[in-house]
Amino acid sequence: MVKHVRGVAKQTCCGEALVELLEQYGVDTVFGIPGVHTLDLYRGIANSNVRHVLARNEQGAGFMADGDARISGKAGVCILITGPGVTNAATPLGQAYIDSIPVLLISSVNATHTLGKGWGCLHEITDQRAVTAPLTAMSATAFKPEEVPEFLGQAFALFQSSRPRPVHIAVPIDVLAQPTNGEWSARLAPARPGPDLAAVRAAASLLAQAKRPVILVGGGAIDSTGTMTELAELLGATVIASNAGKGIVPDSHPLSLGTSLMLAGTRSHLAQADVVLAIGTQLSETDSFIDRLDINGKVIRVDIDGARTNDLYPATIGIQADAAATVNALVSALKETGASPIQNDLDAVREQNNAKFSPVEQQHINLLASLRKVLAKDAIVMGDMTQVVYTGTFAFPTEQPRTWYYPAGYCTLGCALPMAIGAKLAAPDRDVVVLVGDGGFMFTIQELATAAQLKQPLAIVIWSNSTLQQIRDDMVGRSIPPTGVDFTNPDFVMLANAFGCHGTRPDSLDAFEAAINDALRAQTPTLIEVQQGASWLT
Ligand SMILES: Cc1ncc(C[n+]2csc(CCOP(=O)(O)OP(=O)(O)O)c2C)c(N)n1
Repeated sequence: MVKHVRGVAKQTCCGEALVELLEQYGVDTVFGIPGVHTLDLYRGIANSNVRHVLARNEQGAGFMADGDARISGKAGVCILITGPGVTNAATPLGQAYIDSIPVLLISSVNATHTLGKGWGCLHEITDQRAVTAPLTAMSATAFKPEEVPEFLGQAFALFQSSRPRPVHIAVPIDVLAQPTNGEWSARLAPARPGPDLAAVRAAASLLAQAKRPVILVGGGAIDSTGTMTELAELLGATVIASNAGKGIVPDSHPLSLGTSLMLAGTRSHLAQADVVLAIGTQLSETDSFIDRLDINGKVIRVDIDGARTNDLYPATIGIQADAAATVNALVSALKETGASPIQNDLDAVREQNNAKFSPVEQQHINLLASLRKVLAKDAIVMGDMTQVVYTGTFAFPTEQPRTWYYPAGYCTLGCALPMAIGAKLAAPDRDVVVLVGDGGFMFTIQELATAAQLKQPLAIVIWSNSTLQQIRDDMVGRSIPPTGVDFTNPDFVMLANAFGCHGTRPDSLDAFEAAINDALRAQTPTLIEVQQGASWLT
C-alpha cells in the first residue's frame, strides 16, 4: 500500500496496514506490551487513532481484552510478542474460549525462514500455533501480507456469525516488515442464522401445553432482555439463569429464580418440569456443581452451536440459531396461538433455597446487601474466584445483563481486576467494582499499576482471610489436614498507597458503603479490605 504523506509517497508495511484494518473493523482499543518482535505493529498503533493500553503482564492484557468484549459486545483485542507474550496470554484465551467471548490475539512469530529450525532465535517456540489452537476457534499464521486481510475477515465473521470464541492471528516478524500491495478493507460478515420456523412452531406448541414449564437462560441469550421476560410471562414459566445469563430476566421478577442451580429448591423444581427450554446455555457443570442435572421433562434446546443440542441433555426439539431471534420468533408464535400462562407461585421454592446458609455465607450476604444498596443497577461487578462471589451468584440481586460476572467455567484466579480494567474502558460512565479474594488478588496484582495509570475509579473489595478458603474447606471436607493453603498477606492499605491508589479497612457496614461511594468517585483505584469474621459482618 502506498500512502501520500505531505506529497511524499510512503510505503505501508504489513504491521501498519494490519492496525489500519483493525480500525476499519471498529477496533478503538488494544491491550498489550510491546517488544522488538512487534515494533512494526506499534508503528501502526503510533500512526493510528487506536488507544493502546499497556498491561503489566500479557495475562492481564488478555483478561482486559476479555473484560472489554464482555461489556461492549464487540471483539476485545490484544497485541503481543512471540513466545512468552503468547504463552502468558494462554490462560485468558482459555477463559474466553469456555465463556464464548470474542477475544482477538494478534501476535508476531519468529521469521519465516527460521520456523521449525530450532536455531535458538529470540522468543523461539517450537510450534506457537500448537499452543493456541486448543484455546481458540481459529489459530492461523499469515505467511504473506495479503493473508492478513483474509484471516482478519475470517476472525470477524466468526465473532459476528457463529459462537464467538477467541481467534489468534500470528504474523512472522519478516512478514510484518514487508510492504503491502493494494488497499485492504474490512469484509462483510453474515448475520447469525435465524431459527427454522417449523421447529419454532413445534417448540411453541410444546411450551403452550406445558403444565410446569421452565426456561434455562444462558449467556448466549444476552441480547434477549425484554423479549425473554415476555416469553416467560406468556407461559407463566419459571426462569433460571446460568452464571453468564444472570440478569437477562431481572432477578426480582416473580417468575425468576435467579442464578440458583446450585440450590436444592431450584433443582427439585427443575426436576418436576414437564418442558424445559434451554436457550444459549451449555448447561455446564459449573452452573450447578453437580455432574448431571435431574431433568425429566421434554427438552427444547436453542443454541448457535448445533452440537450442544445433542450433548448430555439431548433435545426433543433442537434449534440451531441466534438466541435473540429465536426468542422473538417464539413470542410471535405464542401470541398467534393465544397461549395462556399457567399459575406459577415460586415462593415455596425460594423458601427452600433460603433455608440454610453457613455463618460465613451469612457474612457474604450481609456485605453483598450493602453493596447492592449503594450500587446503581447498571454498575458492573467483576467477580473473582472467591467464596463471596460464589454466594453472590444467587444472593446478589441483578436486574440487568452484563452487570454481574463470575467466570466459573475456566475459574481463573486473578481474572477479575484486569477484566474490570477492560470493562471500565468499554463503559467509562458505569461504576465498576471488583470482588476478589486475598489469594486471587495476588495473581494479577501488577495490573493495579495499569488501573492507577489510567486513573480508573475502581472499587476493589478484597475478601481477606489469609487462606485459600475454598480449598481449605474442600480439604477439611475430605479429611485432609489443610496443607499449602495458609499465607501472610501484605498490608493492603500500604500496598495500595505504594501503587498511588487509596486503601481502607472499613469497620462497619456504613463505613463499607461510604468506602464504595468514595472509591467510585475517586481519581484512582481504591482497595477496600474486608476481613472475614469481622464482628460488623455478622
Ligand atoms: C489459576 C488458578 N489456580 C488455582 C485455582 C484453584 N482455586 C480455586 S479457588 C482457590 C482459592 C482462592 O482463594 P481466595 O482468592 O483467597 O478466595 P477464598 O476461597 O478464600 O474466598 C484456589 C486456589 C484456580 N481456580 N485458579
